[in-house]
Amino acid sequence: MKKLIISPTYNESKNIREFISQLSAVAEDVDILIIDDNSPDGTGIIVKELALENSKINLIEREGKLGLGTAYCCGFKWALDKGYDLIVQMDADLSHNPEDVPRMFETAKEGAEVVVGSRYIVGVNVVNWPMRRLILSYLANWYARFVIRFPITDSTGGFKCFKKKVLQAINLNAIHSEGYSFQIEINFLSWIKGFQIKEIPIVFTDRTVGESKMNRGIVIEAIWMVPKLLIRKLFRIY
Ligand SMILES: Nc1nc2c(ncn2[C@@H]2O[C@H](COP(=O)(O)OP(=O)(O)O)[C@@H](O)[C@H]2O)c(=O)[nH]1
Ligand SMILES: [Mg+2]
Repeated sequence: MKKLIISPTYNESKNIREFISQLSAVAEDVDILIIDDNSPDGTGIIVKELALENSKINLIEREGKLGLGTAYCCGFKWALDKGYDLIVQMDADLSHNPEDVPRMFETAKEGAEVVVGSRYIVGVNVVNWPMRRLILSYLANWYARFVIRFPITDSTGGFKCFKKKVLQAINLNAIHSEGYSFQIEINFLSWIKGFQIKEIPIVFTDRTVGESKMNRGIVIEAIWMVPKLLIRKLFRIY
């Protein structure tokens, strides 16, 4: 089984070395792909240096900040081209714990076609988030679940593992959403196409360095995405 971890980066120079080093320690047989959007803080330059020392590390550089969703789609297409069987997506700011990656692969090997890391299976597993963000995230997840009626408790999270056939079944060129909206859309498409989804509990720890790229536009986009997906569900547009 060929395994790949994809992380999009924008201004993660203070996190990227530690992130790649922790990942390499827990997942030796795994390749890493960073999609950097020409970060002004030189994240791409750091990754390029690391890639020279370690052939498992790969970098795609895009010309500017084009958004998280298209970064992932670009990475997914690269993964399919290169024949990877299991593809993990995760943030590069250490909010997602690299130690959870082997558990994701295990769950996929046991049968799940999509493994979703969930903060909300048992209570709330979020560390250090301001109360405002936690409430927003919790309500957003409840809203998406209530409107779309899909069985995912954490549909806005960004820590997931896909089997190759799931990404092959999704039209990646038709996804233009960003941030949370992208996460909800890709979960919806995996579910509506009938793939077996398994959620596993994870703990999300807010970044300690660097800045979040979350903004009001990303929240509004996600709020609109939910009724759009409901319409696609009703009219079978997927
Ligand atoms: N390539 C790329 N990466 C992005 C972009 N926006 C965010 N990211 C990365 O996506 C991950 C999650 O973003 P973050 O700002 O931490 O979002 P938050 O955890 O919701 O606050 C991090 O690794 C970011 O560097 C973007 O426009 N392009
Ligand atoms: Mg983050």
